[in-house]
Amino acid sequence: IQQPQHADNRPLQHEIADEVVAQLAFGLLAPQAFTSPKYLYDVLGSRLFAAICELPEYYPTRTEAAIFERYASQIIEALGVGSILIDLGAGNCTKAAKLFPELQPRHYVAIDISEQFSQEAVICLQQQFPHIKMTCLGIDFSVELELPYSIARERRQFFFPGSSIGNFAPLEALRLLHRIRKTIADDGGLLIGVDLIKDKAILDAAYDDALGVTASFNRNLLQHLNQLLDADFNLAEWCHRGFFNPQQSRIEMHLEANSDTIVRWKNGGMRHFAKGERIHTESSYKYTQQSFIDLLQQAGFGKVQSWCDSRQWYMVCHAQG
Ligand code: AVJ
Repeated sequence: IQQPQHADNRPLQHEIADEVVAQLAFGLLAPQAFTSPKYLYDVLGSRLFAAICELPEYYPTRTEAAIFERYASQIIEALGVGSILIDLGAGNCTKAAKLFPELQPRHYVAIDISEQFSQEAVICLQQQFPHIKMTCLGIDFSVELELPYSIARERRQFFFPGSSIGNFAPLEALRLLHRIRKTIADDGGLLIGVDLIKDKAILDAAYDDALGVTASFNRNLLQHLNQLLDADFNLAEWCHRGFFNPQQSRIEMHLEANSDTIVRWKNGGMRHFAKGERIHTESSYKYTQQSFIDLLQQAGFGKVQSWCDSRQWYMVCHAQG
């Protein structure tokens, strides 16, 4: 059994930490404060996200799984047995693992910002599928997508499920898709899930559930910031907002101050937040079928195949090099 390996050219730990502090401080001090959605995913955040996926209101995971199941043979045929499966934002790796028995990838590469979380999942998977070579990489693919030489270039199939592409504004999404296109040869491809525009009430409920799991997921960001930045966010002073913004065709998640509050962090950083002031913590863009297929084609992909559920709430695409 091969041990999951690390990328060999990573910057030193303290360099990463300095950059993270600088980026976070920049966002927190902006007139409209914001943080990157990647900070939602510490170990607890990743677990809370897995819980979101089981909520009755959160339809994307379930709808996507149903599409994968219903069109399994067509999807496997598009990807091709024995390919290199590169999972972007692998998380607990369950979505990819479901494809393994049929797809029999030659090499499975799990990429996730929360390396620790995915590492545990990969170690577990390796025991279930001892014949598949597995690698776990803790890279932030929103910044770069340079893969180590140990990953062959032939027959790369990127797997980007869960509508995670929604976290990128359309122009950044185009850049990422283009970067993926450049990383594969003409024999490669991309299997991607995308959430579609639908009734606002359904979208609102999916991002502000009755049980409050999404609220916990969002508020956990403050705990993560306290740890990363040595900050003193008081969780009791912040509440969750999650809603669809139809003008921008995106879900917005914010943390809103319940009262006037001052937050301090590392190296003398501080900010006053007035009651009602918000930190924008995530955007999740929604597309029409055509607008997303157009985006794939603009990114340089040739043939695009797509599959939808009967309500047309969600779409899975396979784009070929
Ligand atoms: C992981 C980005 C696909 O936008 O639906 C779920 C994250 N945020 N509930 C999404 C999320 C709040 C999720 N993605």
